[in-house]
Amino acid sequence: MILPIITYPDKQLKLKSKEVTLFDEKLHTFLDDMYVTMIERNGIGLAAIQVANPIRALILCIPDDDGNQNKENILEIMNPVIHNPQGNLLYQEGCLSVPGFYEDIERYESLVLHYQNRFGEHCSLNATELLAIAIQHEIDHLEGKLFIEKLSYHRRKKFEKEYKKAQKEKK
Ligand code: Y12
Ligand code: CO
Repeated sequence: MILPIITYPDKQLKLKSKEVTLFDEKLHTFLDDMYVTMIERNGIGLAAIQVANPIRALILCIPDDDGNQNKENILEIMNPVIHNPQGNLLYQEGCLSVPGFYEDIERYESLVLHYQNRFGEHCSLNATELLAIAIQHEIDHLEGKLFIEKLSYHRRKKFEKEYKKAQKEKK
């Protein structure tokens, strides 16, 4: 089932998400729904709060070298914790909750992620480049943070003006 995505400035996006403790059928169905929602909207990452569920769950599906997103490459990540972040990288980010806006954001270049999968099993992965960027972007959602909060004062002001105008034109 495709779920509605909450968009900025909805206040729910500011919520701090709660730890996942039940790794049951309900969670599995929810993760499946997140996946079809993300793919239908051409996303590569989605956090549960973006579909109005404040739990510490996120999914990622990084395109392969040909730009294809294969379901086998999906990462379902619960209760993530970042270890050993290193380096810095500027990358142009976008967010399904901030439609139509993209901006260069500085993030760690590489990290080690500890998390639980849909069965509650403890896992870890090494991430670099786009995967590392997307992980940091999605974990920020779990903390109630959006990438636009990392913009400079002037860039943020410009964004607010442009975004409001675009929202008005949509109506
Ligand atoms: C770099 C860093 C972080 C990420 C996080 C995940 N973001 C996305 O997956 C964004 C997807 C996105 C897709 C859009 O296209 C459609 O909705 C069809 C889009 O355009 C509009 O909303 C108009 C914006 C963002 C990704 C990359
Ligand atoms: Co986002």
